[in-house]
Amino acid sequence: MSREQLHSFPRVPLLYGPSPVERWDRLTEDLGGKVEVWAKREDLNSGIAYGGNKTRKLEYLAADALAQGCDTLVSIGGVQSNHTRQVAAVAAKLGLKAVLVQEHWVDWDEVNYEKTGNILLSRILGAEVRLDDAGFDIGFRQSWQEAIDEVEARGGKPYPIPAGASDHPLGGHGFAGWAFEVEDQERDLGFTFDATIVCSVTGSTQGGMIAGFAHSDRAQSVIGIDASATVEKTHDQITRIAQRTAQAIGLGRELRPDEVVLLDRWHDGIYGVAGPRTIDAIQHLARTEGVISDPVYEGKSIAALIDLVREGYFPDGSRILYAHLGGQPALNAYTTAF
Ligand code: 5PA
Repeated sequence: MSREQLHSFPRVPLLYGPSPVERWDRLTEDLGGKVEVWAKREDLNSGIAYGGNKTRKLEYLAADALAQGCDTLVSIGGVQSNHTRQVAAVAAKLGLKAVLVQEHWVDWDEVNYEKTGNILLSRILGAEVRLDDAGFDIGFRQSWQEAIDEVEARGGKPYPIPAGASDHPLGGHGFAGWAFEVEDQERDLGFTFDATIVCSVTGSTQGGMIAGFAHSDRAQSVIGIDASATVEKTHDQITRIAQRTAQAIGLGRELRPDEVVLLDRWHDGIYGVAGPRTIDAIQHLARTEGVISDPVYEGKSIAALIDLVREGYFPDGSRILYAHLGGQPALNAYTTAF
């Protein structure tokens, strides 16, 4: 019943439809040809300010905001947050305001770090952008509460959206739907993927996938790649969100600990900064497939994909689905990394 129960939640359509699935032929060959590498392109899921994984999550939160009569989306992230850029775009699309707290999550010393990339886009989209000195943490933040209170004090009606739209009752719904969408696409392709690779930081992308795939008992095939470098917190949050989402969509059982798989070898020891392996992986993907990934998130999960295939982690004949979650606009703030 999970699929029907998910569809009973109101959703504002913000995506073009199912995101494209494609086989990465040259990368497959380059990695030995024994494991087929496919990608589902969340980076191409929407026409709203470059889309990406948050746009899919926000379909559910935005519907709730409208139902409650809220007029201002209030959210939080790092200076180069993709999430806050997507909140700004969704607010614009729906005729709402956006207030964004942009924290100092990353020590990246580049001249235009606070001016270009995602933060530039959020400003163009008309969001009120507030810089804050606090460091990286995926948990609750006082600055976010203050922004919410201020919107109220001005007579507005805020709709609070936590970091990554994750730790929210509706945060996992979008990617539970993604899992069902994959199953529809598999039916058309005529085969089932053996594993999904996904980058995790605030946890609702993977948590949602787990809740969705659990209804066909394949949640453990979702392989999370931590990019937070606060692995335990991310693991806890994925577990909590997966459980909450599974319950909301009527899975009818508790999730098992083995259904949450989060690998911790590719975060480069720090959130938001790419080590040499990540930079290599970004160039490798770009030069084999012409596909762009970013140094904060997807570059790290691409590095993991490459290493895992080379190490023989997947049996010969496997078909692997890489979830490309977007994030390319941040590249403009990371020119010196290349
Ligand atoms: C982000 C997150 P989750 O936070 O749902 O685990 O997703 C990780 C992730 N890929 C993966 C890209 C491109 C992402 O942007 N970004 C955050 C942001 O503020 O942008 C929430 C951290």
